[in-house]
Amino acid sequence: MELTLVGLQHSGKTTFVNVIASGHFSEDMIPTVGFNMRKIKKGNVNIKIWDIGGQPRFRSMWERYCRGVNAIVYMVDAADREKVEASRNELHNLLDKPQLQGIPVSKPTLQKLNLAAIQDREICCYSISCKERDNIDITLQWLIQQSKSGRS
Ligand SMILES: Nc1nc2c(ncn2[C@@H]2O[C@H](COP(=O)(O)OP(=O)(O)OP(=O)(O)O)[C@@H](O)[C@H]2O)c(=O)[nH]1
Ligand SMILES: [Mg+2]
Repeated sequence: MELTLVGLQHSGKTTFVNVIASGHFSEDMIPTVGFNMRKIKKGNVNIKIWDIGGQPRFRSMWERYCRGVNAIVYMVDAADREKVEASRNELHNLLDKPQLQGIPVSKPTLQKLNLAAIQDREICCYSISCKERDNIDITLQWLIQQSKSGRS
């Protein structure tokens, strides 16, 4: 299956990929320039992950990398209150793109993101900590479920 990770810069996307790929958490991360592609295997599922840079100059790439994937992971740093509004705006911009219609989305729970407005797709919200490994496995399980939902 294929997943794409998007969200503002410094929200923890590459950290999430590292944690699910190797269990490794680091405080000391380098911002993603452009994108990284990783392939991982969970049980008997092969997952190709597109991890896209979140800095403003890379956001115009998000849509292209989200097209046709089984699920989009929209990462939000719940501790960074000042950026929640910008994050919500980028999320809704992305999901308004006709090409991305219906693709399931996994992201953290935050009322301020106005998720009630999203009704045209599966959406699931998990509050995760890559540092403490909270809710990582349950998030992955949900994502893997989306590989069975018709797209490939
Ligand atoms: N405490 C804590 N810190 C985290 C967690 N996840 C990520 N971080 C920290 O957040 C910082 C940014 O993480 P990255 O994974 O590089 O963020 P990114 O979203 O890939 O950033 P860009 O590539 O610039 O878009 C790093 O210092 C991480 O250690 C978490 O669950 N808990
Ligand atoms: Mg990154």
